[in-house]
Amino acid sequence: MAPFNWEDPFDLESQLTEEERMIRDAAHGFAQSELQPRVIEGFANEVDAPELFPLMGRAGLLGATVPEEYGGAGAGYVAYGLIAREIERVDSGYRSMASVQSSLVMYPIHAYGSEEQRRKYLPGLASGELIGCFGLTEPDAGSDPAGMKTVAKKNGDGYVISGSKTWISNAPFADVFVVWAKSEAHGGGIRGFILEKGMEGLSAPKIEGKLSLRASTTGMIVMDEVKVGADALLPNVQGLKGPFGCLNRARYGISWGAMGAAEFCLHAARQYGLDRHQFGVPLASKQIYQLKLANMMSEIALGLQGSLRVGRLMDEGRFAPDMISIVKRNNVGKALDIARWARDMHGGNGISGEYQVIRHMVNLETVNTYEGTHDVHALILGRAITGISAF
Ligand code: TGC
Ligand code: FAD
Repeated sequence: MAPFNWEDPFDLESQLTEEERMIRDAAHGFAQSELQPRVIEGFANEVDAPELFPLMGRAGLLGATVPEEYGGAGAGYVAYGLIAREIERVDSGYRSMASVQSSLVMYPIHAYGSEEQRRKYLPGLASGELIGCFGLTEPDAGSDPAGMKTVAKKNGDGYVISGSKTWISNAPFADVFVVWAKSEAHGGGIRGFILEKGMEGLSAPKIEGKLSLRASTTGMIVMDEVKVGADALLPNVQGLKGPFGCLNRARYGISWGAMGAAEFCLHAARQYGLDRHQFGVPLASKQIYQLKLANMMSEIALGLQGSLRVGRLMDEGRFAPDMISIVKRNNVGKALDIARWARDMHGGNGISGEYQVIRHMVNLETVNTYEGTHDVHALILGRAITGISAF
């Protein structure tokens, strides 16, 4: 019989390669030494932290799956997921900063860009000297991005782009903007464009006063007749499958990240229950307290196995997007439940920033909404099961 480890119930450790364990350990060390000391203040005061990008770049955490010749790590999707888990163990907002850069900016430039675009942007994005953002959502087009109004019109050899995007992570300090627009020159089809900070007509005001994901900076992208050359177009994709191809990667990373946040909450609740005495005994000696810990540990163990399986299939090129909907939706939903339980198990202290569980709880509300809401992923799965679209 094998010994049982509550911190790793299904022995995930032995299912990772040596390289994956090394990448995971490096990400863990970075997250604990560079991110953890900043997060309580960063969240409380909604601090913009663009300086984290070069630090993450130096630690090799940006563009893990992008080939080394473009500055990436050339690693697989399991390694990418392990990085997301370690960063989100500290804060979902920091993971957001990194996953937008890796999956929503570097991935499309690598997958859909020209060789010139790859060489121009990817090394700077990998090192964190350049910061990227991804503009899909609009004020009137959130769950239904096909309803976007942003338009690109032909302008000589290039294009002129007008419209606005909202709720865009990293936008206020971004250098590189991957923006999706309906292109009149391509029959109204959705195309991706790379815009750069400083272009005339382009601005990115910050959205102030979020009560969730406060350590991550969010803004709008306002495009008032932004003129770009033909070289701004991502040449190798057309239609919604362009942005969705990026979302597949980011949603998968989130499925791991949410489990990192949940693990933090389990560990915190367990320790609190061992340390805190009421009625003359530790809280952890009570059956209801243990039931909650058992539920938390079980959901995390199952969630991590699901993400690992999907990651392996992605690395083998055998994944379907619906698989990603299962792990994004289920893991984030369970992580949100776990954070709420942990908040409750800390009693009054649970609402204090110092104990950190309520920060994870309110962050996970955003994670449950972005990259396809919990219910939109249910409808994606419902469509897969019935063949009927219920959007
Ligand atoms: P539908 O008719 O289903 O599909 C249109 C075209 O897209 C293709 N497609 C996909 N391709 C690759 N991967 C996927 N997951 C795909 N899903 C669809 C599809 O094959 C089709 O291709 P083609 O060639 O036939 O045209 O599209 P629909 O308009 O019915 O929409 C369906 C729905 C609701 C599922 C979709 O719109 C959706 O997923 N909505 C959610 C929107 C969303 O996730 N937005 C995220 C914005 S970015 C963000 O939140 C970043 S936060 C990051 C952070 O800070 O961490
Ligand atoms: P809506 O689509 O209006 O949905 C509102 C409610 O209605 C939800 O409960 C939803 O599930 C439900 N609903 C919608 N459609 C249906 C339906 N057909 N049937 C049943 N229920 C339905 N976007 C980007 O492009 N880039 C980013 O970097 C980015 N970062 C973000 C960062 C933060 C902090 C936040 C909060 C959001 C971010 N987003 C980003 C936007 C995010 O993807 C959207 O908020 C999300 O897709 C939901 O869109 P919406 O807010 O317009 O909600």
